[in-house]
Amino acid sequence: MKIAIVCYPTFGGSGVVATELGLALAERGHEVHFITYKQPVRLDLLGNNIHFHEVHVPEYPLFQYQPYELALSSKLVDTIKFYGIEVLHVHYAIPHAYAGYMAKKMLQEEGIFIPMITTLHGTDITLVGKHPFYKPAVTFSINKSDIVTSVSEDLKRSTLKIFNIEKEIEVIPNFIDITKYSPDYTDCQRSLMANDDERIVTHISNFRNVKRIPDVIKVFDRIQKEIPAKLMMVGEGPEKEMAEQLCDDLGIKEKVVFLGNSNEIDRILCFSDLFLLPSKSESFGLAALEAMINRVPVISSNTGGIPEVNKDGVSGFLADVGDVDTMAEKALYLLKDDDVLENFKESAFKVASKFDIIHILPIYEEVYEKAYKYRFKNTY
Ligand code: GMT
Repeated sequence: MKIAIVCYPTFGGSGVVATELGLALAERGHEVHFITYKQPVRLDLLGNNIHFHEVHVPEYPLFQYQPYELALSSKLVDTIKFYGIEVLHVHYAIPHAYAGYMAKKMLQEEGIFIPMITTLHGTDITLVGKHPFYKPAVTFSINKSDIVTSVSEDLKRSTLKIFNIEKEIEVIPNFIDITKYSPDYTDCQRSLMANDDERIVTHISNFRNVKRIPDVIKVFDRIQKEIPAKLMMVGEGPEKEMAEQLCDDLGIKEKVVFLGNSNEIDRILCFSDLFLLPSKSESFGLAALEAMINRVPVISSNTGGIPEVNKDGVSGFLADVGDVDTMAEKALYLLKDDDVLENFKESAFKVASKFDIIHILPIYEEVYEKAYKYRFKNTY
């Protein structure tokens, strides 16, 4: 099929899911067109079946805010017509579903039907989307999508609770490509980061308030008081400076490495012993899944969709949001004993394997087929 994917091109979350999905679809022979304002970070392979169309928003002094939705919907119309796109898949409702619907209506005027699938990722619902300034537009664009999917059962429940949704929401969990992770890979240069006797604890995020960065540092502070350890903080975001300051205040800054955004997540996870994800809310927790497939157990909060990914006592442990004492206690239980840690590493990998793309890709393909058949119905 010819599939257009709209997403954010940034590190982490929905952009990574959209990019990995597009790459996998292209490998299966579909023609995939990414449409966004910058080349997605994980899209380093522009092959025969993969196209990237950049959305330009010309600056005009009259506009205090440049109209991205307008430029995106025009770009969608042009690309869909030019390449004969059959299905439009938008990731993250704001503003993608809104722009997608406008494109759909413009194309309808020319007698072209384009089915739109909207995948809800989390903050587009739980954080940003529910704000009264956006809520009517988000509700409208979800209800006008031909098919709506969400990345976890919890996100589906939240969406139905927060918005007045008339559409069925299909849950399609996020995924990883297991073939990309070899258990024999040992060349991750652990020695550059820590001494042999030190455990390596890792956190990866966009350093936003929702990630509860101070909890990551407080848990690590308790860990390093009892065993030799290092903390790898990967990512960039508004709370990074505060985090650096907190490490300084606690006198642990020599034990914490801030690595910034990285395209080498797997290498970092390869030498990690434990992953921390104490978020206030998390629709799925893709970062936890990426840790687990790299055989890194996870200590996380038990909020949102995380319990659907991190299994308590199997792939790691869960605790209430903000309960840093329990998180630290469970972390030490894992890190203090080689055998316990080894068992959890293997179990984390096994749990993560259930999210292999091999199980998820056919579900998306079915959804596309179903949406494409809607051209025989009047869905407007
Ligand atoms: O985690 C973030 O803040 C980024 C955000 C995004 O949309 O890019 O992530 C959301 O989507 C991810 C992919 O589906 C989920 O794994 C994250 O749990 C979700 N984040 C939140 O719900 C806070």
